[in-house]
Amino acid sequence: MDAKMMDAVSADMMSMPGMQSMDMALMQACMDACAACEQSCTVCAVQGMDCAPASMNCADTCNTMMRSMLRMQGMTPASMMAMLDACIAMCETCEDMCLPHAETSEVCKMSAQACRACADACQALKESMAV
Ligand SMILES: [Cu+2]
Repeated sequence: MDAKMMDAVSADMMSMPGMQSMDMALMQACMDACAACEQSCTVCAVQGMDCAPASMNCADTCNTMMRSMLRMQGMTPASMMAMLDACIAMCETCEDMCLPHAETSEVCKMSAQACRACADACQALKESMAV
């Protein structure tokens, strides 16, 4: 996401009660991690392996997480926290499903890494919000 769009998102977020302390760098990193995870999980799902259902769920969850962060006026700190928890849980589920294939499938390896990175980025954002 470029700086101009980030400014717009930032201005939008400042209008949200109780959200003034959100770390914009962490939120941008989280959005980027969600986008990367959505992409790699979508590619993973195409393989049609037994991780495909989890990968599709993870891609959808990350997509929703990322899009919600672009519409912070429609969020509250509580709903944001719950969304981040859900995204972490789905990323960890998918990571667990893809990891057993990491040796044989480069795509699953990539997907598992993207899931881990996304869960970590969500966790970091969550911790920055818990004041
Ligand atoms: Cu996979």
